[in-house]
Amino acid sequence: MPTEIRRTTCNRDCPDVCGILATVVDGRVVALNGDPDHPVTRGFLCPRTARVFERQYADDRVLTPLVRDSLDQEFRPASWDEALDLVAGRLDAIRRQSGGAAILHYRCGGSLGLLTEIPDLFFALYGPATTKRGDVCGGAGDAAQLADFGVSDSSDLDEVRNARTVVLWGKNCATSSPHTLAVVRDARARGATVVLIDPVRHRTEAVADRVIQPRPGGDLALAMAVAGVLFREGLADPDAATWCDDLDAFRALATSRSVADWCRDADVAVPEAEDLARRLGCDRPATILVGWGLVRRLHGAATVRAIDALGLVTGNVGVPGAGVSFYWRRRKAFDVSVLQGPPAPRTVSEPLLGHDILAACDPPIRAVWITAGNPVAMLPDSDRTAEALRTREFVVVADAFLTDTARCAHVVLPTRTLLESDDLLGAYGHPYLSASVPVVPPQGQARSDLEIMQGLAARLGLAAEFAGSHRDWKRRLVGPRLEAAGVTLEALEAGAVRNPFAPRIVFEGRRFPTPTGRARLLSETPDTTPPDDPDHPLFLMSVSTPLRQCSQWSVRPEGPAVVTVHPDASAGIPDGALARLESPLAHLTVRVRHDPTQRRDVALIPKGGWVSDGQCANRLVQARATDDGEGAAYYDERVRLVAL
Ligand SMILES: Nc1nc2c(c(=O)[nH]1)N[C@H]1C(S)=C(S)[C@@H](COP(=O)(O)OP(=O)(O)OC[C@H]3O[C@@H](n4cnc5c(=O)[nH]c(N)nc54)[C@H](O)[C@@H]3O)O[C@H]1N2
Ligand SMILES: Nc1nc2c(c(=O)[nH]1)N[C@H]1C(S)=C(S)[C@@H](COP(=O)(O)OP(=O)(O)OC[C@H]3O[C@@H](n4cnc5c(=O)[nH]c(N)nc54)[C@H](O)[C@@H]3O)O[C@H]1N2
Ligand code: SF4
Ligand SMILES: [Mo]
Repeated sequence: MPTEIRRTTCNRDCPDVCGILATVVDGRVVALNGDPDHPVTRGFLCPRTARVFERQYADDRVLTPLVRDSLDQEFRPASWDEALDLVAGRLDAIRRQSGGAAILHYRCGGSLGLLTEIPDLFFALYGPATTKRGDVCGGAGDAAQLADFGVSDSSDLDEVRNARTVVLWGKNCATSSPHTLAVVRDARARGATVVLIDPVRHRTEAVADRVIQPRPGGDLALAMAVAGVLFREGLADPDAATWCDDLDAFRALATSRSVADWCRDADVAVPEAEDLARRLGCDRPATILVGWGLVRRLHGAATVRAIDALGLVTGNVGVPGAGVSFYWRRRKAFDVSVLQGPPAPRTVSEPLLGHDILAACDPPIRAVWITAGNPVAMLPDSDRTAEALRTREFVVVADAFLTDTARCAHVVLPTRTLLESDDLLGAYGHPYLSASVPVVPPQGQARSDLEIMQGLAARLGLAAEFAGSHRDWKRRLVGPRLEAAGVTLEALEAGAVRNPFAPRIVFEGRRFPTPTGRARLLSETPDTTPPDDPDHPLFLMSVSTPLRQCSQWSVRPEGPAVVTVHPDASAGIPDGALARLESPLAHLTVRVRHDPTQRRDVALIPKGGWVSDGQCANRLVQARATDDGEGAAYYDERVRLVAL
């Protein structure tokens, strides 16, 4: 049996963007391992991707186009010609009658490959169609850092190794970015103190020296308490005014309440805030790694602004080993201008997608095309999102599986998986660029988003704009600037290459791309104290679990969703029993698990459950946008457990 090891890159929406070595026997992938030569992957993959080849060959994979005239019919397999003729005819009629804005193109994070954005270009040139605005993933945090620093970017991940204090603020690296965890572990081995701040107890605490467990959404108050201690004890950097605007206003804000008062609001003990302040002020350099989870709350942007301010006033920005890191700007190295078309005539809000589709008029949204997204399962208010799709005239979903969203479609177009992907990737957790290369040919009739768009473009008069092979497009995206810096497509295909334009230290010299050249400190805060809701005492935290990537699972989750609560918060329901989890919006049957380490005001449920499996947390979550950046306030939903 011929055995070959083939190299590619993981394209999942994950900060780590790993190098993969696939073992292929007789044309079939039998094992996946981390590339030992990749500087961040260092020879291991997370469990969700190590087992993804099982999904590659799963019985429920969609391997031919599927079509139906109406949603009460079953799908029937169709040839690509039949499916694309049908799609082209329907889209063209709608466009002629109502204009391009009557078509919505929605894309989310199923793959981070740059060529997954080809449909954006298609719908911009063809419509231009309606698109989404906002970002349910990290939108609030990006908006906050843009306001404070002028850009959301981070120093090289390696710099964490030079930190004396590492704060994991709302970050469960053990589950969601295991390669970042390895770097934190290295920092600790070199003497750094690691502080973890999360209302939820989880596996990442194995690397933490201190764990602070504030109330959900209590971080802004905690940050203000820490700032109060910094000013009280003279731990703020004496030169902070040279790189910060609004220092006086920030000091006035932080000292407008006592440290004890802020701590009560955050539900942390005063010594915990004092200890954190002293570490940031004295044990420098300190790096704060800000998680994405904590921004998915009503006050997510204000919270990140408060955390940014702690880094700024302690001088932990713009120097080695320091920083407030939320995002690594992955795309800036590539020539993404080749993917850009004219602006959209209209946008709908991503966190309010179902509502906005139903409300759109002049023209109404008549057709929807979905790329690399499962909005029914992953956006808030699943029932409304499903209703919005199910009441459209024509819905097309490009996906490899019959997801909750694909079940609302008239046409499902089978796409390539990550093992078949032919694309370029930058990471949002480290500064390496790389390429994905198919390790096996596409199964069945699966096509990439590029190939699908080429088929459609040929029918709608745009063939020339989309001509070219995957490698032609990859070469265009590499572009002359990267090539001039010595980064060719061939080099990327041979292994990860450090982004030559990424600064090792971001904001070096503490200069910021803002109008004044200084960073901005927040000068007012909203009241983040949640209203009393005795009927719904628990915050629903739908967080990442090791074997799932959003709604893509590696091992099928069986039975009802497991909801983890403190025994005192279980409404008397025994460990292991079934119960009803209710929000003001809907209810789910769940299995209760007791965990005495959790707070008494949280209910944990896996992120990414499907409606069709009865496991979808987002059926319970109201559609509400964050304070800035149009993220989704997923984790501010209040629920209760009721015995069956
Ligand atoms: N296994 C796995 N890995 C994943 C994903 C997955 O679905 N599964 N998803 C991927 C995606 S899409 C992304 S964006 C990234 C990030 O994926 P995320 O799932 O967002 O992971 P984290 O950033 O670690 O953030 C989650 C943490 O934020 C905490 N949190 C929530 N609210 C608060 C709060 O109010 N205060 C504080 N301090 N903490 C809070 C949660 O308790 C949780 O521990 O990871 C990716 N990695
Ligand atoms: N309750 C709750 N909801 C959340 C979150 C949460 O923490 N809690 N997290 C949010 C976050 S951080 C994110 S990023 C979103 C993610 O939301 P989504 O991006 O919608 O979720 P995924 O399940 O990653 O991917 C969607 C689909 O993309 C498909 N896909 C994969 N590769 C390709 C490809 O190359 N082409 C095409 N056409 N399709 C492909 C997959 O098969 C999958 O069905 O969910 C958000 N939803
Ligand atoms: S999902 Fe993330 S950690 Fe897992 S293999 Fe892919 S890039 Fe690496
Ligand atoms: Mo995300």
